[in-house]
Amino acid sequence: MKDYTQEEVLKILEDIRNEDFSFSSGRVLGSMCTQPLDIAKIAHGMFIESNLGNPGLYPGTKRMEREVIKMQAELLHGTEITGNVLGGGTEANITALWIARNMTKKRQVVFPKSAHFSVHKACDLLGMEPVMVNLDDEYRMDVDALSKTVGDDTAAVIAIAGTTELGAIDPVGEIAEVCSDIFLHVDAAFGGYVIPFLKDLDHEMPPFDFEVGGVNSVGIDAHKMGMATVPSGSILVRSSDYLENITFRSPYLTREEQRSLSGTRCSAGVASTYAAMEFLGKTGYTRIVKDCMDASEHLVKKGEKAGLEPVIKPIMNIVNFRLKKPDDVYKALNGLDWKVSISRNPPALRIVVMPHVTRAIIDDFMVDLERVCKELGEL
Ligand code: 0PR
Repeated sequence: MKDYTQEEVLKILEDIRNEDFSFSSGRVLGSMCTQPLDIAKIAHGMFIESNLGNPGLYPGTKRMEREVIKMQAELLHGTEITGNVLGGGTEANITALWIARNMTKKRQVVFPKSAHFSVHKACDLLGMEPVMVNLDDEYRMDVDALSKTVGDDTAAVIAIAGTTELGAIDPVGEIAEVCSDIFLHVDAAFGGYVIPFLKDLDHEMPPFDFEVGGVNSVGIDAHKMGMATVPSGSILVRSSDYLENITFRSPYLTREEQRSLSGTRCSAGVASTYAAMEFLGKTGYTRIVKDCMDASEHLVKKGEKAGLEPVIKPIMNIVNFRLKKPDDVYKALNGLDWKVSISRNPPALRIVVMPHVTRAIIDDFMVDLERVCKELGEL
């Protein structure tokens, strides 16, 4: 600790920030986050001091959180839905399983192999037993396998609407039929801000949200395709009664009870989500999703022309090219400052075509990808 002047501190901060990659550099092709909207950044700054952990001091911010949950519920076919804005998809998965464990007093959690690792983290934290189900040939949860796995000990099933690696959507309607008495949580951290707009663009999308009667909770992240700042992810629950299972007395705060994992809660992400949703509306999000899908299609076409094979026809804006040794290609691209990612099942190079990934960037990237693949014997 020193006693630098404000200018000196700002200069140091700038230098530190310059060590980082930025979305505006156009080199980040493997992230599920993107440059937030300007209005979201402004809103974030305006609510930097609020703390939803003590909502009695911030009735305006609390009202805004309720508005955000209401808008997200509308997006997800929910009425009378309640919830919280949290730190992201990990916290949503932890919260859903926390509710399910306390509600059912059971410990087994069944989910597809494609689930995000945060589900394993949640099971570990909550002392629950993770049981993975195989995928079908379209990389979705195999419902037959699920029906053979769930039983009297099952506390919860998790379905994924937009898997991290491939953007696949589990058949939530069929899963709900198998889980008629079981708590069903849908992880729509990525898909929540994509699937509803793809529907509006006339893509055929399976029901995945509260439209399916058996769905008890949904996680949706505004800090991914919602164009908000980090951190902002929500858990939405079908009944406010569920939250009784995670209610703790908070005697010295402005409210006597708290119903969230975090105590002190960042409210800036709530404000940025509110701003992004009110600013973009359905039309704005649909335009963004369309642009991302067009760019994804462009990337697939360029890849195919070069001789690369996509793992699936992209359902959402995530493109995977099959490779024999994706780690080697990843390393070579990393050396050229391209920040891509890798899928493990099947081995592939994974590109998340977020709004900052434009056609021009894709064209530049493809020149290097093709060259690297030729050098490494992939093509
Ligand atoms: N559920 C799904 C389906 C996800 O894809 C993710 C994150 C989570 C839950 C967990 O969300 P939080 O990380 O918000 O808690 N998926 C990305 C991943 O781990 C997150 C990410 C974001 C990765 C930005 C990289 C990055 O630069 O791959």
